Amino acid sequence: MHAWPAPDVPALPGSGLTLRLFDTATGQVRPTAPGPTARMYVCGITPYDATHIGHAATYVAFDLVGRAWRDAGHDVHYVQNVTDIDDPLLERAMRDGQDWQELADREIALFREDMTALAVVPPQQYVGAVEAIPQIVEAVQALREKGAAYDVDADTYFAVQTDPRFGGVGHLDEPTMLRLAGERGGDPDRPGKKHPLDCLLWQGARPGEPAWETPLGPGRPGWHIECTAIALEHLGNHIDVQGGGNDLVFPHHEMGASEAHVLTGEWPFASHYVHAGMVGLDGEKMSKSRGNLVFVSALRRDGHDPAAIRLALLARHYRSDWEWTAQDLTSAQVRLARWRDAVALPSGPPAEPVLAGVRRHVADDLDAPGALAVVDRWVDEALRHGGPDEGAPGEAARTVDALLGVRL
Ligand code: 5CA
Ligand code: ZN
Repeated sequence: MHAWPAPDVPALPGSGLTLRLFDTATGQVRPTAPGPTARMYVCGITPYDATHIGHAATYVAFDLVGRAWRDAGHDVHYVQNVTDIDDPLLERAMRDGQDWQELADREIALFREDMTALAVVPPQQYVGAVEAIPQIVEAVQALREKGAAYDVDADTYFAVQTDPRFGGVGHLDEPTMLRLAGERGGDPDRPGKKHPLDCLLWQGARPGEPAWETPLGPGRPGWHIECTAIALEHLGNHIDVQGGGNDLVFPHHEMGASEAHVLTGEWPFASHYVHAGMVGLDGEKMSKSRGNLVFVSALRRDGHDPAAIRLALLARHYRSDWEWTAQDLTSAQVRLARWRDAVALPSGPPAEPVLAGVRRHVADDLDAPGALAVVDRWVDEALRHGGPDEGAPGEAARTVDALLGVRL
């Protein structure tokens, strides 16, 4: 399916630094080391509700990754999925008495608008689970040939014990894995499985639910294999970054890493497993199932400048869990207005330290708050004392636009 329009990204003088990122699998901040083309897969939405501030924070964080790589001279091959068939989508459609496809189409359209407004650079491939069914079926068949898939009734499971590296992304103990699998779409208590953590690859057709006729029999894809198959198809056997929120560490990225390992023999599938913190509201993780949501589209409808929304997200470090409050947006609006006043001046203090400082902070595990502080210092100086450099306001504005995605 199509993604959304790309924002203009100004070119900057010189070249960005090597991007360092925290990798969940090794527990360390390590340099990324992409080739000429950096490869990134970020898990996309399940389109049963509108984009909330938590989703937006996660996609803005990975947008910084792409911008930093491009600034350092790499091409970026970015792929994102849409889980356009899964239990939560069907459940919501059923609850509201609407067609699941219409629901998905509507929410995907809204997501595109939100991403466009937030100046998120789109992926080159934006792939729905439904359109990836042929690749998913192929991957399940290949797992079966390798002895890593088996049937329970009409359903097909991945046998986690066929991967000696299983557990190597999250390094969680088994009770924790069992608990998280139960909470996040798994079925650890289902009888007949070889191991309670084995996950669904293919779900046989159920009455009243959509199903596709395939060589695996009528049914629909399991969740984790969806991302594994899409990533392998479009990005190859090894990628630089697999990303998403930290609610995806287990089971989603763990299962994906193991499936890919069995399929390709390569470990790790991603050099960096990168996870954004959870954004909460009123003491709880913001989530569609809890319904405690602040929607990007609603903020936009209320007249809030998307650049201010983006600045509010950048004010928090991507790895921390944090709580959204109205104050986040108010502070960002004040900051945005000051930045715009400063870059509208006819001259200002030299802007080279802004470019160097923003580059340094972003390259250091996406320290966006540090980058904002660098810009704040230049803006304070410009507004208080002005400065002699006629090119500086433009250079500062281009730095903020290219690296932080905020148009001044
Ligand atoms: N379709 C799957 C991934 S394949 C999924 O998790 N969809 S989602 O709509 O639930 O979430 C979309 C993305 O936003 C995921 O990367 C998820 O980790 C992230 N996310 C979900 N809730 C939050 C939150 N409260 N804060 C930050 N990121 C979140
Ligand atoms: Zn995914």
